[in-house]
Amino acid sequence: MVSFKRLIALASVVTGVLSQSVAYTDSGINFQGIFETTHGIQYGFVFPPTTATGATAQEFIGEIIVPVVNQWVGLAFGGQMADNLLMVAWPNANNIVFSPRYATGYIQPTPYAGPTVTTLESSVNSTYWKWIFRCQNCTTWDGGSMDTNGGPVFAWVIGLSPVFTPSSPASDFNEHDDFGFWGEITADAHDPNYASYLNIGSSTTTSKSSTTTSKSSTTTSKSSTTTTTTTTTTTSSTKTTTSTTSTTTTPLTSPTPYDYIIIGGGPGGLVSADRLSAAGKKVLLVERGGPSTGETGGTDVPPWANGTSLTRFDIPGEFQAMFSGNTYWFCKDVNSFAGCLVGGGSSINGGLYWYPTDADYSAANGWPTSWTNNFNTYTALLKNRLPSTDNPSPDGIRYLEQTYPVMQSILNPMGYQAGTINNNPNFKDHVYGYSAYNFQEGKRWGPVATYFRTAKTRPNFSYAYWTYATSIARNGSLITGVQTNNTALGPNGFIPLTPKGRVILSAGSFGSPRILFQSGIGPLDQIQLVAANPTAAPFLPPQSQWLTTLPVGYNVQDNPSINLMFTHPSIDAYDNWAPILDDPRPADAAQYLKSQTGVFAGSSPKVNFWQALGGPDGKTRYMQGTVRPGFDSVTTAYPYNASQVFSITVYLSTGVTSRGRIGISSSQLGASILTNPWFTDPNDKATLVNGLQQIINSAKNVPQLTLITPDNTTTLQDYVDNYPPTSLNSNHWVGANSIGKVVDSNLLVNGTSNLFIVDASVIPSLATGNPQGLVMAVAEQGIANILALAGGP
Ligand code: 6FA
Repeated sequence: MVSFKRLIALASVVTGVLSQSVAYTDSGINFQGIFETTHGIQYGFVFPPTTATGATAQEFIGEIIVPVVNQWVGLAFGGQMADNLLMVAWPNANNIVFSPRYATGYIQPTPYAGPTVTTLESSVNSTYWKWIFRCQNCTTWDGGSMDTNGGPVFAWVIGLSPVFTPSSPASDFNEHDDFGFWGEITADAHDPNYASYLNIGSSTTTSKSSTTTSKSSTTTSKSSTTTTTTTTTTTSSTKTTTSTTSTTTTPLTSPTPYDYIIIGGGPGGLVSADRLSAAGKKVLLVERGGPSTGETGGTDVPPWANGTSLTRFDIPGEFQAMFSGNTYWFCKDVNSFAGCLVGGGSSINGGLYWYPTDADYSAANGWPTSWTNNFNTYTALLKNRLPSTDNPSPDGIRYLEQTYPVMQSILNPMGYQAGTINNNPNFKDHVYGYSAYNFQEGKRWGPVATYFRTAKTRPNFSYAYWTYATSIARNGSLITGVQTNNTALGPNGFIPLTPKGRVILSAGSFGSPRILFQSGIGPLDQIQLVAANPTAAPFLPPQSQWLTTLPVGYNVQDNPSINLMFTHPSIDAYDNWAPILDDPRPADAAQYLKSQTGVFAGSSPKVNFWQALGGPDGKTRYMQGTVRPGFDSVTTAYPYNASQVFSITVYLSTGVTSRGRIGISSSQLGASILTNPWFTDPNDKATLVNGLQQIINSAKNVPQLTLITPDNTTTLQDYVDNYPPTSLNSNHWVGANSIGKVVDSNLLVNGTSNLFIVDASVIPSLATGNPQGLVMAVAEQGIANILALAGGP
């Protein structure tokens, strides 16, 4: 039985501290509503003038704008579920399906016949769904009514799993995943222009194209925004196109300008946020996703940790569970894994953490001398803020480390030495050690529990979740602000800069190029795709200002990686990590809940190793190995014991010569791999095959060790040749906005005055290890350069 019990349970508790609705404008309508930050949903309402009588007095217009991760949304107009008018809506293909509901108890609400509901405007895209509706006969219902001239409590609920029959308005659905309340100030929600709003359905298109007009006027200067506001007052009482044009731009309060607007809350963005706010700048961070760990407001707690604030993002051992179920934390409009929540990739990744090496910053890797000569200072800052550990359980005991002695048996005969890897970052040839993590106190730590934590304490720092930046507004080379979907931050979501302000693009290897394309920066074919998109095109600058010579999206690298799967009787494959979210081993779960120690204090990788290899072209390339109990997919003709399987993921890192391209694949603007970056140079493949063969040869001499994938029905060469290209992906993308190509040595986008990029995309070549440490160290150095650069705020 589906119920809304939790909704009623808290209603009385929170009433005294409710957030109150505020005025905002969207689609030409002046709403009273709230932007609910946990799920990033905008709720708004407008009522007829107080002089209305009869049926007109019993209706209103409502709006919801919802990130797609929320499969359905419910509203309770009496502040609780039972005996109140409810409204439920969800997207189905390109339409919004809706249904007034009613329930006499805390059970599945059923369709309710009283109201007449009409869609005035709706849209569904890859990130949001939006519904503006007219609700007639909606202010009274069986046994109750709404105070239309006061401040009644409204409630919202959201569901993260789809309704059972999306095409049917009568569909049932699971109990909501979250709920909340607010004070809807209906006394302030009456609008003399109400009648004109009922026509917006027919002017939807006009409204969009009008956004173009508004955007160029707001970007020109602040005074033109004021002009637009004035126009609104004059024209909005008519039902004309002009009315729509001007009202969509109208802020009811002036937006706050910022010295620095940072787009994206991943490792690059969070280091930037902390360093810029520490320097006293007025900083806004916008993040398209929502909270992750408990301290960021996350509430996604695994069932076994119920009653704690330990979310799946806090618990390192939940890493392997990131790839199944409702993976709402991955960006759905990127065709590679990318974290779309605060912390970015660092909130969902394996947590492997390597301090940068000299080679990582070498001229051979594409770095200018100003970086090559100075990076140690900034790496030291990083180490100080976020030290690594290769023994993550706070009780000092190593858990699930059976792979270590097996790897010793393989690697020692090959001339490898054991070491604490991060104690000597430059020693990366024939070395192995326990995997190093950026975890602390048995929890995922990373930039969220360090840089973001301190930034948040400063009054000059603001941040907004669920705020999707689409483009940078500019007049030629001068950036004036950022265009977002968050109408609470500015008119039509436009956020201005202070006169000398700057924008820091930290949206990651896929996100930052897309924003550049949507701002008229990058190869012509990409900007033309934007121009073909009716929603995005209006935000492009005039064609004469396009910067088409910058190779945005080219030169990308990612480590090609190949898995070898072995069995050995000493291994505990940890049930291949399958039950870790819903039904983990009870003793391990209990230990972690008690003291954040044990298996769950670490993620799945247990051993790492490196070796330099000569390629057929005479160039040196490095091989990295990451060893973990369990496996992705075994392909073998051998019988094998699944509880004894472990995997070695073998990457090619520093020295890789292959390059690919990322961009947007169509006018739908999904971020994509356009040219695979793996093995475009056959010397890379030959080198990796050589390294793999050396490991396999040595493994043959280890008693009871069996290579099951590849097995003896295929050669290593065939195995690598037939490896699915997408499985070569290591999620370590760099290079799309390479320093020296797209950005200069201060990370300033060439051809602009005040647009900088601080994320993995500026790194010109692959790091020796997994890249997060390098990304954060680069952010330290990049922000120091930017602060030192003349002309800023
Ligand atoms: N790196 C490591 O060092 N160790 C690892 O163990 C490791 N594992 C993984 C892994 O298992 C997976 C599945 C993935 C996807 C990556 C891994 N990486 C690992 C790579 C590492 O996480 C990345 O190199 C690192 O996070 C890159 O940091 P950046 O700051 O360059 O970029 P992110 O993608 O992390 O963050 C971008 C942020 O911008 C996100 O929060 C995103 O939501 C936000 N954003 C994107 N577009 C936006 C927009 N238009 N508006 C507002 N926000 C936007």
